[in-house]
Amino acid sequence: MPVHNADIAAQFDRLADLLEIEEANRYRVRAYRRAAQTLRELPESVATMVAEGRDLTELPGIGEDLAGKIAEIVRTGRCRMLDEVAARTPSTLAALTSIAGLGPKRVQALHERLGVRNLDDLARAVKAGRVRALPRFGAAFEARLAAELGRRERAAPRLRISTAEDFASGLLAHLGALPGIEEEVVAGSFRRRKETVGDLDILATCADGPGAIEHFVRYEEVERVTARGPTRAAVILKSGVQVDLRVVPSESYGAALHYFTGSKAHNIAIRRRGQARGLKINEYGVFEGKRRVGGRSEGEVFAAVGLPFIPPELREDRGEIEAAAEGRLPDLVTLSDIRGDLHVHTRASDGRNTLAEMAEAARALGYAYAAVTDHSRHATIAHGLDPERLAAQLDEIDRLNETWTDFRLLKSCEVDILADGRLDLPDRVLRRLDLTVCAVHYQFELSAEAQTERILRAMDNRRFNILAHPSGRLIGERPGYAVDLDRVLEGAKARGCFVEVNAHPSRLDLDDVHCRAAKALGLRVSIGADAHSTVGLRAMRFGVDQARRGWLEADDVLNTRAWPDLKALLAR
Ligand code: DGT
Ligand code: CA
Ligand code: CA
Repeated sequence: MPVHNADIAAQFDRLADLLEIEEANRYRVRAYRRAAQTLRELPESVATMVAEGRDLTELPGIGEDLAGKIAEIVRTGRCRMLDEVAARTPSTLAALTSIAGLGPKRVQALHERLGVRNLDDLARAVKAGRVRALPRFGAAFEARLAAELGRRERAAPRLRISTAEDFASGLLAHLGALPGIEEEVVAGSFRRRKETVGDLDILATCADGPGAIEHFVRYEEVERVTARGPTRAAVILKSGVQVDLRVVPSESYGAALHYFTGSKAHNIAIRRRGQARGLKINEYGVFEGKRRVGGRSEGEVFAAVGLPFIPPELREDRGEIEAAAEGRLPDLVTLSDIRGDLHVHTRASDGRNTLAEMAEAARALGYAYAAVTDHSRHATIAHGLDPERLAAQLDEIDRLNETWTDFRLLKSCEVDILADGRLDLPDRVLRRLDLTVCAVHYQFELSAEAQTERILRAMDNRRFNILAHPSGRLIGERPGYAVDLDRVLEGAKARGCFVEVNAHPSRLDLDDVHCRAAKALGLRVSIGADAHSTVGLRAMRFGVDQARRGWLEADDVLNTRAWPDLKALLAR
């Protein structure tokens, strides 16, 4: 049974929760949480890394002990230590600590005083009004719990695209193992490369529909089959992920792929265009009366309505059909257009690898340059660099740069934007850098007006080049700070600054809509992996996907250029 990053992360989180309830050492608890986060954000399958014998201690927050536990879970599906801890403390209790306001102490009290062992118990106790009587709880807190429990019931969680990939690969491998299956592909929002997906929509071609369905529902990770017919099935995996499968004959492949890729709004617009030409378009093909006139490939579907192929990332009915009809579809940027990474951390701040290791990894990806952007001093928890440490790093970069002719480390820094809009390092230091990547990392609670002013004031500094992760959001964790992004983009353009598309799958910031807004202003973006380890460099492709969803072409992206051209653009 394939073990996913998200599964291991969930085990570590559970372990951390249980240890917390047991009031274990908080550094130990934090180590498991950090490892869980690393795994969740890793753009690669850690099971594959183990299979390839790679060194897991290169990952952020993973030491020998955790690497051993990961390998154990990959091999056996279980973690002995978690089993031991769970034997002492009911492991369903752990889920309770994820409720806002319920720390380990309160969970312990609920368990000891009211016998609450899980979410259902808690909901019952809240309903019965028994929670308010506990010391340090009270009626107001009980009401908050009731609201939180209600909200959880309603919100279906969406998966980050990187997590979805992790689940998709196992599913596709399982389907592909059945000899009768010719094609298997994930369609839906996954193929459109949305930042999060609600469920996975898998399309397969097979002459024997029922046989394919039978094979699919027997996948080891299926927990429950929620719908089943001769050519379709819907299941829920043990992880809670929902998966739809449709099986079609190969002459319908293109039509079905188009239909299930969506979006729904795009489909409706295409179908309407077909109707205007006397055609009926559905998931089985393109029909003129009863006669099939196309549908083996997606290209045939588009051709039937007089359009060129529209890349899936654009299919949101945001003008792509009109653009296609008028021959002005963008020539979207691709990963192979990227010449270097402009957001890379090393061990000097909160990264895992050395300067030399990050450089070699970037070079191995075929990059011509990578900008070293360790944090500046204000970011104390990230071991931000003061002028002296930064100066030492710049000297080391000079030395390293003498060792390559085909690659260059760019001198940079992820400079904190201070509360008053000043930059965290003096100009005399910033002057030595090839470029700066500036970011807001604290004081998120300012008003939109004040936050916008703060950023624009920072951009007034002529050393300011790129605004990193402009909204500050963390997908599925926290919304961005309040800010008028349109004004920020305009301000950047007016001052000769640029903005980043942070490619980390938990950020993807700018989002697709603001990528397009930047393009409309003629404002170019950089795509940066925000790599904190050599593996992290591979997140670049998620940023490229996001840029494609924002209609960006190679020319719109700074780091598709050779360094001399990029340098000329950066000059203010
Ligand atoms: P998600 O799962 O919420 O991230 O978003 P999607 O786009 O994957 O949506 P989903 O899974 O509900 O459906 C997959 C595709 O199937 C969708 O993108 C378009 C197509 N589809 C679903 N329902 C309809 C419909 O009522 N009409 C049309 N024309 N297409 C539909
Ligand atoms: Ca879907
Ligand atoms: Ca679906």
